[in-house]
Amino acid sequence: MAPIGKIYSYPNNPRVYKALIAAKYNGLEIAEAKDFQTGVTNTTPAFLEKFPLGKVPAFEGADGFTLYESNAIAYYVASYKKDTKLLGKDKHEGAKIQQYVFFADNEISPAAATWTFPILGWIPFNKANQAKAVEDVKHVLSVLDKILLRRTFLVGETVTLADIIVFTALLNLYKLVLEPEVRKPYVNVNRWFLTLAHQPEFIAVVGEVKLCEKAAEPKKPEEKAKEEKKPKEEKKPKEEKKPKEEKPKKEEKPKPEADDDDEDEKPAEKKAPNALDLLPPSKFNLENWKRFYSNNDTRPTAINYFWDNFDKEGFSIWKADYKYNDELTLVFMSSNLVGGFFQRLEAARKYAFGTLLVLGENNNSAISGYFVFRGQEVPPMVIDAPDYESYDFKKVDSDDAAVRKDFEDFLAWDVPIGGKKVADGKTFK
Ligand SMILES: N[C@@H](CCC(=O)N[C@@H](CS)C(=O)NCC(=O)O)C(=O)O
Repeated sequence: MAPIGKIYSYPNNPRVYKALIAAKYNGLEIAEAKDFQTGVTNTTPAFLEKFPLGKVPAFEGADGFTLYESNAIAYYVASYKKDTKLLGKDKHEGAKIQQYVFFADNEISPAAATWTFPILGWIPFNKANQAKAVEDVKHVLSVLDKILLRRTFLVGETVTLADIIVFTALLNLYKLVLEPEVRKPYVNVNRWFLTLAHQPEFIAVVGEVKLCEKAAEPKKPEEKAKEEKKPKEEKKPKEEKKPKEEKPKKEEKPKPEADDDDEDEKPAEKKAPNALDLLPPSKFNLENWKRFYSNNDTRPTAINYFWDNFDKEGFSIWKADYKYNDELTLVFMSSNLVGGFFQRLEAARKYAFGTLLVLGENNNSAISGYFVFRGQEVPPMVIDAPDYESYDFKKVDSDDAAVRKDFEDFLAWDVPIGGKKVADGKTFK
């Protein structure tokens, strides 16, 4: 039969599986949108006209009907067949199915993402968030385990959209982190999950599901490294507390290590002048540069401005290269990594400018760029960012002609760099 429509997405997106499995149960065909390129196709005006969020999956029916949000697409496909069993037999079952759709999105997916995305290299690892996510997942599994004690499927006596959607929400957990010891207590969930995984309609879409044997590790345990190396006095200032007796004077110099074992007694560290603010004044004004760069053509105007005003005594230029390029996948995910890094550099905004580019293409890319820092060292607020450990920072010689040319290319984004085209980029300013 002719496909009822096509879905735009990158390959193997579990959100797409929901509609594809539903289609198998209903005997329907859905095509894959040909030549879809993440970060390219979904940013074109034609795509955004139909799917304004620019996100995938996105569905376009053979009749011109358009739809985004994977649960809505799965629902549409499930409802496409009149006598489908996927939506329950009455309004109670229908409502229960909705309950599980929201349950999957609100109770499972956020925790599953926090646990598995750092493993997939999509977001940076954060120890505290991960610990919380593990607990949340275990809680959800124990809830499901009770529900499934006397049930083969979540709603009614046959597979419904509830099973399909909860299954896909759990899929990466079962594949990546729920190693035997961890999943052992949830016998009923395991049985239910494997029952679904062995249904021909699931196999046709998901393939053979290999359950996790040993939990995959997050790729970059930056947080741990950061905690180990962070010197005591660099601890983030606690919420400002009024000292019990006398307020310290504004100008008072910070005491080096005194009173260390009673932090509550410390005058607020926030008052300490930042070492970077005590550097001799510089003729190069970073704020002016950022504004000039934003408002003028990069070549030659902004670049000439930079070299005319740059002060190598008061500032330094650093090359930054991502350490784990071989683990990068889709360009938009790499851009998200850079965006996240920049967000966590907020405290350094006054002292830093940066340009980081994603070079190459999907599944063959590198993140690289330059920073301009106040002073001759990497500012402590940059070192404090969890992502700092994921980059090699090397100070460069701003008088070297080759360095200057490379730096200019990273400012301009208009020529391939190291043989790789500029796929995307972000500026920290
Ligand atoms: N709630 C949406 C989430 C869609 C979503 O976040 N899609 C991601 C990929 S899985 C995306 O297209 N991101 C591209 C972007 O944010 O630009 C759904 O279930 O369809």
